[in-house]
Amino acid sequence: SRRIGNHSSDIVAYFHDEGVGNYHYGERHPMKPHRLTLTNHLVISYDLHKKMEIFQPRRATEEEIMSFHAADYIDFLKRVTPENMNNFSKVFSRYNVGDDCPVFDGMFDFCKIYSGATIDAARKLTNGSADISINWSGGLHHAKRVEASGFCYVNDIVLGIFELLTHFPRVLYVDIDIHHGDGVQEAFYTTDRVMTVSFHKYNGDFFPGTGDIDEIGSGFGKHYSLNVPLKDGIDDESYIYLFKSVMEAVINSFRPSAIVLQCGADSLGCDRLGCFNLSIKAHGECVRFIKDFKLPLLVLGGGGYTIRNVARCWTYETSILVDHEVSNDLPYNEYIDFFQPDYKLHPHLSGKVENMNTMQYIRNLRIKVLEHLRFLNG
Ligand code: ZLV
Ligand code: CA
Ligand code: ZN
Repeated sequence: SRRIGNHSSDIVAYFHDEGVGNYHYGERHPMKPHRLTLTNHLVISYDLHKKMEIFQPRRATEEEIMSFHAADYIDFLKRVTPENMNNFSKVFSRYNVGDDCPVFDGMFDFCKIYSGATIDAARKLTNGSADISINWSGGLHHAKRVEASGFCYVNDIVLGIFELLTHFPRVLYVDIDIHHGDGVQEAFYTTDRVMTVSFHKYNGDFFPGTGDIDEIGSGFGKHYSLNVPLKDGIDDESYIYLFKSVMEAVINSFRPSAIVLQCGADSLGCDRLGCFNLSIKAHGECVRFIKDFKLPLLVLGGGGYTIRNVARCWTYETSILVDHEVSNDLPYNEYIDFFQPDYKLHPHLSGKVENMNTMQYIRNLRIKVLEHLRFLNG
């Protein structure tokens, strides 16, 4: 049964698998699951685990995964290994496996772990035993029904939203990864039960190439996809202004019964693949803003390629979600060397990339995005 009346302390369920950080995409690949181990160590060193219920996630079953993905694609993910991959070379291009999405040791186990954690995290919300669920290993928003894409093989977000839809009439998906949340948008493009909103870099060329402002959904889903295309170097002030004004209007018009927030940390300044200028405080301010609507909330990871900053960011966001302020001085922990030379939670990350978003561009964008909301039902 759902708890009522208590506004000061949300029940926060935190999903972490001890082994998930040991998978390797490959030596030169930017996606480093080790960032999950690093994040978990910081969370524990700040004692934040004492403010949450900690769960070892269950592996997703093939049946659960096939509620979204095609059976032949999952059969391929299950069978292919680095040793036998030559026998499968004909279908590599069909399933988009290769450079971005390599075959690595334990790849399908890795998928079952991060997807099982997202499904379990969603289930804590549907059965009312948590107000907020966190899975930093999830948020792999590019995976499609029949293909891998952009470091993502199984779309855990779609699976998590399916679970939420068994209980909640309307689910809002919000994506602050620097890349467009194309896989989630595509999965729910024709329904009005899921509204997707992505903030991302867009110029038609930056991966995955989609997410223009005129992608708004189709059929019953028309106006239920929203895209906020940004240019290089966006700063804290412009991003927060846009995020708050757009999300406040979205939530007031769509009136979601639950929210899924993808917290890709590649939108931070100094990211190895990204080109925005956000501080960890600003990224976290978006999380706080969504939390303050007090709706059942599923919080997921995503991108993030400067791994010391990913760990800082997701630790800070965990502290926001459990409502516990943490010191800027990192507590001693066995991975402290990653955080030299400053050993702070909030290093300076801005100013590396020139801000190409003029005030005029931001104001115009806000007006155009808000225009789309006038068409929502209700
Ligand atoms: O953060 O990749 O640009 C969620 C997420 O949103 C591409 N991929 C595609 C188009 C042609 N390929 C490039 C193929 C390169 C394969 C290896 C890299 C290796 C080293 C350094 C950077 C990359 C790379 N790949 C940078 N950007 C890409 C993107 C995929 C981005 C996925 C973002 C995933 C987890
Ligand atoms: Ca995004
Ligand atoms: Zn990304």
